Amino acid sequence: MAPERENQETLSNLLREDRRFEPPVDLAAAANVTAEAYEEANRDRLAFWERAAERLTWAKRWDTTLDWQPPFAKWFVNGKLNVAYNCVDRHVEAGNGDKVAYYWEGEPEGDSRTITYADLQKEVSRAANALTELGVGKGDRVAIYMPMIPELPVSLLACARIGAIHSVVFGGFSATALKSRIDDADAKLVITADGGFRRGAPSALKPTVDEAVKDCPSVEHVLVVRRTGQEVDQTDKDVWWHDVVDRQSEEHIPEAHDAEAPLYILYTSGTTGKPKGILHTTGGYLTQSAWTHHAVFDLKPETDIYWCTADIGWVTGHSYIVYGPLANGATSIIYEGTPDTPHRGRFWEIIQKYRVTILYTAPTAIRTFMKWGDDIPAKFDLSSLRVLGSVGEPINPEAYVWYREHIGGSRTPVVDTWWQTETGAIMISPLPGVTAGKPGAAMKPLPGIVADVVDDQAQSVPNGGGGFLVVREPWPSMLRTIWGDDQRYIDTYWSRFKGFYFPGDGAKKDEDGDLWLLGRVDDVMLVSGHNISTTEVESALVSHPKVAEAAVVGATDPLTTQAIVSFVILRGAVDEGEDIAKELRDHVAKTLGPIAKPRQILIVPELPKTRSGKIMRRLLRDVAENRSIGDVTTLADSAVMNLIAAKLPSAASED
Ligand code: 6R9
Repeated sequence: MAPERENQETLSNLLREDRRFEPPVDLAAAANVTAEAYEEANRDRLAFWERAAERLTWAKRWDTTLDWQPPFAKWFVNGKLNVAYNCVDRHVEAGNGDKVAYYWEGEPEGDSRTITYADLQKEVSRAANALTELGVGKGDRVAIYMPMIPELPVSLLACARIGAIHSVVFGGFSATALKSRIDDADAKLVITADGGFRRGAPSALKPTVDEAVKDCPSVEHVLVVRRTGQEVDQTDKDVWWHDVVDRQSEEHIPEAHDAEAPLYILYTSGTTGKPKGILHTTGGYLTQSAWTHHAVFDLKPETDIYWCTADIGWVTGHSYIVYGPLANGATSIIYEGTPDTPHRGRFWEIIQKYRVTILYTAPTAIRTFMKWGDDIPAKFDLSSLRVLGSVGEPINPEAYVWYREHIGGSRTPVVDTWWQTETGAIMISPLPGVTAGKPGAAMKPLPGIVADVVDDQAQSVPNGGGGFLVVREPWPSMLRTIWGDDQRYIDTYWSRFKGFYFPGDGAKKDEDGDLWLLGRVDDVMLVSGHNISTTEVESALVSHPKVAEAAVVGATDPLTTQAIVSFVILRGAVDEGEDIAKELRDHVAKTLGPIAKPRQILIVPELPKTRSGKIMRRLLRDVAENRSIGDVTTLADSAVMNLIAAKLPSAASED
């Protein structure tokens, strides 16, 4: 390639990957969704989504499938349905009341509960009656700040049942973060618990709620579940769940809500600025979360035991622990705690105990398991697993291959699912019975989804090229707006490329036209005229046998505009002798080409991550450019930045 041409590239395509994994023959033969689905959706996209909507039970059928006034969409116009009825009651009516909806596993060992669909129907009905008694009605907002206990999905479903709009705030957020979310939505009720169990000890939640709510005039009541038995301060707004919910009738007749009635607000884990309340509505959201769960995980509700390890405080938990799986009548696991309590084999122990068949987790967890060592999962019987999923960040090819081999026994397909809080449900992913998987690639938009990679002029890039991911057509579970701020919705998602939705991610098309996600475009590095994605350099580092995790940023450089600075966590037993930096720099240069060779390698004990496990490169950029470190309030562990800063001078390595 001539240098002039290279200077005009939108995003470099450096990584080569030749490994392929065909779908297992038996899985393909019995797959819920076959290659035919792509053709069907291509022929008539709206008819395809209508068929997906028909998997649900509607009280009144819609009369228009899509009303599209860009960028505002209405799906299944004038249709009516009740989400809780679809997730719970209809399974009981179909004779499946005794089927297990959730195996709940508390963090303290031996603390578990089995909840059938009939149990769930009673509990959701009681909770719906209690909300009504507390003065919560259709359209009112309810903030939910809870640990991963059964009352959490029950609370979501109770809101959905009566048409109240829930806003779940992850239980690790501070009082300030909680208060700003309560205020933004004017929540009338807060549902919480005394605390939850985390890392082997009770961890209080109620004091944070007290702190947040003391200046929230909109909040009339705080409904508190007793989980840990910790001492709590009683305020005049407080009511106990066991006092108010337990005495309610276990009957509640669900009312059908409009397909476009708001279902929930979820504030994105955005790193700075005012949180964005992403608004999802009823019919389209449930259609796509249920269909994708059926298609991408090949869910067989009669036989599968499905486990998504996310927290319900994130969108992954909303769509793939609560709404999608329940709409499909699945049996799921909910686990309250952390993967290393009381030991580092806890996940594998749970899989062995319940004979889990489908596991859905995040690359950050997979890389942690790699770091802990292959011998830990090897001690458990994981032979029940048949599909493995990944979400939240690009999965490095090495992590994908490790996951497939050490967790999936080299027989299970891995589905790398790309989507966002804003998209509501999976958008780009392999289908386990159709796609020959490539480690690190999310592959193709699902049937019914029209996504592309474009350059900065909004022109589709050819195969082999990189650029910006866009979605060209509306989809059923798309966000409808940002709560209370239509203009911000337009500016954030629909202004960069006219007529297309812009998620903010970079991507490339390989020679076959398959899609690889390359991280947030804000993180892309400009090195000597080349736009280089952090993902590719990180994956090259992780492919070195001594590296467990890596984060890469571009730091200002007088010669090359930006230079690549890498933060690396080594695998357990590796000695960080002085040659390691050179060895890793050479390895990257060999894997991706000299242009991607990092200027510096810093060996660190931890990386800064958000509470949902995404690497916060912004803070590392501050370190790399010797600035004081910016806003750390969204960090999972604020001590991490001190650990990193302490390592700096000695670990730096420059030519
Ligand atoms: C579901 C969720 C969304 C952002 C998204 C992207 C990153 C998620 C990914 C992925 C590459 C994947 N992301 N899945 N990147 N491959 N399979 O994570 O939602 O918390 O809103 O984050 O996460 O950057 O834009 P959310």
